[in-house]
Amino acid sequence: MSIKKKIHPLIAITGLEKAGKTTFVHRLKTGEFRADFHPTVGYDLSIIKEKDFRFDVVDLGGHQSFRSNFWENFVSSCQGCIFVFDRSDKNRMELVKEWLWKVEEWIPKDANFAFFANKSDLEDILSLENIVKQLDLTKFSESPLKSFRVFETSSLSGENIQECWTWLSQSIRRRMEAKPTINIYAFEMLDERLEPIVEEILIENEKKNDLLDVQQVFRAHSLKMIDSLPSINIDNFVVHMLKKGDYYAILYVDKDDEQSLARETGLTMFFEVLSRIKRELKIDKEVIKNLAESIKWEF
Ligand SMILES: Nc1nc2c(ncn2[C@@H]2O[C@H](COP(=O)(O)OP(=O)(O)O)[C@@H](O)[C@H]2O)c(=O)[nH]1
Ligand SMILES: [Mg+2]
Repeated sequence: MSIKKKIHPLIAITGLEKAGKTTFVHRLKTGEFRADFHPTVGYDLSIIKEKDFRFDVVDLGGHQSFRSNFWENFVSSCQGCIFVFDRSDKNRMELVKEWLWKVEEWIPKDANFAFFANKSDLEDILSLENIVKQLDLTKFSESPLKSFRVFETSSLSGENIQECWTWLSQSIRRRMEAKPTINIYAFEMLDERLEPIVEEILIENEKKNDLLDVQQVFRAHSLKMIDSLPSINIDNFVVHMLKKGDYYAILYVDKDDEQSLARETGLTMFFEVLSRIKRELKIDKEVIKNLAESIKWEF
């Protein structure tokens, strides 16, 4: 059970079918317009790399069944979201409005939200004024969302595509760099009943930035890395098995960040989890031990 393994910021592309989501992502990746995409089934994940930073861009299928099945999951865990609206599509305004405001509800409050009035190159299109009125866009000023912006875009001409991307990627970068703690961790406890507690701690941890000195933590809790299980490399992580008394946990540390704040944060969380478990859950110690043993073998 992995609680938090997402290291790369996620950007979710929403909008009804045929709004131009896939075409936009292609334009962003290649700088070119292409017109022969099949409707997206489910979702498509693209990776966009910028220097040392990687963004995962998920192009979500716009069909009713995909909207209901996939959108909330991705949108609620994204750092940036785009709602693509085809401004030549005048007959689905009520449906667009319904889904736009669902997205507004799901998106994390500090994420960036861009609204695309797309296909701006076409002749017979809704004016921006009209769109704002029909979709109630002025209400975004009362929304708890911190950054919302409207862009008049075209994947055909390229209008505002790069501008939007710069806005999104730079704000997300700044936010993540200011908060190094939360994005580099996967933290795993060996019993799924712990999941709600760990999640709560992760959220709390995201709010505060004060971190403990790692040596102090080690001393205070007489923590030992388990000697019989050396640290193991998996993808970009170094994986450590931790033990305190009869409790086990696995800590994933980003390889590039091993000596940094990341480790301290992970350990802090680990101890918070331990003390909560003792207070709030009666865990069968044998179960945890057995789980730990079996996971050892998988390594
Ligand atoms: N004129 C024009 N057509 C576009 C634009 N973006 C997408 N399209 C066209 O709109 C249709 C639907 O695009 P697609 O990206 O598949 O929509 P999706 O269902 O939202 O992924 C395709 O025929 C695209 O070529 C645009 O900016 N301008
Ligand atoms: Mg598509």
